[in-house]
Amino acid sequence: MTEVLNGTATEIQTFQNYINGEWRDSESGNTFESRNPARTSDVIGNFPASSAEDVAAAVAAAKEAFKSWRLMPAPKRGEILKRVGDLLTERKDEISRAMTREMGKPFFETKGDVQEAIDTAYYAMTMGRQLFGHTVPSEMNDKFNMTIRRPIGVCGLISAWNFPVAVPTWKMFPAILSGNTVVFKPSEDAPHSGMLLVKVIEDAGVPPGVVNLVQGAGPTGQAIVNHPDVAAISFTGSSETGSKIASTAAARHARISLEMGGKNPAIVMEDADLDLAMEGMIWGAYGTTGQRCTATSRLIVHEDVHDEMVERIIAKASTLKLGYGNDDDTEMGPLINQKALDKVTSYMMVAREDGATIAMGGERATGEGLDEGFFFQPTLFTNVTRDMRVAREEIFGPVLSVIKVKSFDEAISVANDIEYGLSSAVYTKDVTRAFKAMRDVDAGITYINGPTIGAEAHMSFGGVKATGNGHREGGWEVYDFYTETKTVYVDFSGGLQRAQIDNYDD
Ligand code: UN1
Repeated sequence: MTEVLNGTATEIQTFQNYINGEWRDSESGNTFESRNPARTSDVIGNFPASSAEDVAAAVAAAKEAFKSWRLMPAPKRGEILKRVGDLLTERKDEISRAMTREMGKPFFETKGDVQEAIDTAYYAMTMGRQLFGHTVPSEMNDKFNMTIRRPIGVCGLISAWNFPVAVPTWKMFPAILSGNTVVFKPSEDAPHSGMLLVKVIEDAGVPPGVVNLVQGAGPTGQAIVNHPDVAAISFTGSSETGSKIASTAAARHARISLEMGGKNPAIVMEDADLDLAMEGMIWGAYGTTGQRCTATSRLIVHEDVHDEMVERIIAKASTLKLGYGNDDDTEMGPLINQKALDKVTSYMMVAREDGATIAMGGERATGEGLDEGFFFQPTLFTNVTRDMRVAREEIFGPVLSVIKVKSFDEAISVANDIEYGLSSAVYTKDVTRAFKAMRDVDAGITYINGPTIGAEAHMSFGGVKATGNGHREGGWEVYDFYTETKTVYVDFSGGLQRAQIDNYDD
C-alpha cells in the first residue's frame, strides 16, 4: 500500500476502512478521491465514503473490544504504544513523504509531524505506569478514601488534515492507553495519512477493534457524533463544525473535547531582538502555509520598530521557495484545496475594502512547478486596525496582519480583543513585560521570545474562548479527558459510620 510515495504512482489505488481488525470497503461501495494539492493531476487514491452503517459497524467492534482492552493492565497497554512509537520511528521518512504528497507541507515539516506522534506514543507509554488517583484521609475512623481512573468506553475521534498524523495521535494514544477503544475519522483531505497511521497500529499488534478507521467527510463525522454508544468525542477543526458537534453530542450527554480556530497574536516590543522576532514571524505566519490553528496571524508591533519589522519580514518572506514539498529546496507548500485558495483570495478584497494595505503578496503564486497547485504568495497586510475583518477572522493561509501600537498595555488590549484564544507570543527583553504577558494574555499558550507555533507533545495544548471548550490535549491533562474518576470509600470499622453526622455530634 505504501509504494505510492513520490507523486509517481501509475495506477490509482483504492483504500479501505479498518474495522475490527479487518480492511473493508464501505457497505455502499461509494468512494472519494484524495489528490496532491501541489500537483492536482496526481491522484493519491480512492477512499471509502463511509455511511452511518459503516460507523455503526466500527462502533460495535469498538464496544466489543472495550470489554477486554479495559482490563489489560495499563503498563501492558503502554508497552504496545511503545511498539507503535518504534514503528512510527522506522517508517518516519516513508510516512512523511506520503503526508507531504497528500497535504502539501514540506518534507521537513511532515517529519516533525511524525516525530510529534512518536513523542506522543512514548509519553503515553510512560503514562501507563502513572495513571494516578488520589488517596485522601477520611473524616471517619477506620475508613480509607481514594480515587481511581476508569476508561469511558468508545471514543469518536474526528481530526484535521493539517497535522494528519500528530493530531490524531494526540487523541488516539491517550484514549487507548487509558483503556478506551476508538473510532477514528481522518479529515477527508488527508485520508491516506490517516490510513498509514492505522496501518502502524495494526502492525504494532494493537488488538482488533481497539482502533477502527472510517474514512469520509461531514456525514461520516455526523454519524459518529450521533451514535448513542460513542461516549466521548474529540474534534479538531473549525469553530463552526465544533459548535454543531457540541450541541448534538451534549444533548445525549457525551463528553466532548473541541480544538478549534485561532487568530494568534505575536507582540513585538521596541526592546525586542528584531532578527529573532522576524524569524519567529516567518515561521509562525508562513510555516505550514499559515494553515495551523496556532499560526501567527496578527503581528502587534510597537510603533518605534514597526517599519523595520515590516521591512525585515518582506525581505525574508519574499525569498521563500514555494513548491512541491517533496522537492528538497521547498520552503512553503500549497494551500490544501480549491476552497482554501478561494477563501484566502477573497480576503484580499476584504483587506482592500477595510482600508488595509497589501504590503507583500496578495495573489495566487504561479510559475514553474506552481501552476498545477493551490499556491498562494506569502502575504502581509499593513495599516490594519483591530476592528478590521482581517484582524478578527481566521484566514488559514499565509497571511499576516500588522497592527501598530503605542504601548505594551495597548498591545495586550489588542491581543485580547478577539473571540479566539489559542496561542500567543511576546518578543521583549523586559522580564516585567514577559511576566505580565504570561499573566494577562487570554490564550491557552503563550511563548516568550518564540513563535506562536511549536507545541511539545508532553505539554498541555488548547485554547480559551471560542478556541475550545475547556479541555486540553497533550501532556498529562488529556488523560483527564479520557478517564472518568471514581471515588472509592473503604470502611473497615465494622460498623455503620455516617459522614457529616457521627463525627460532629455535639
Ligand atoms: C494544529 O495546528 O492543529 O504547535 C496543531 C504547533 C504544532 C501543533 C499544531 N506542534 O504548531
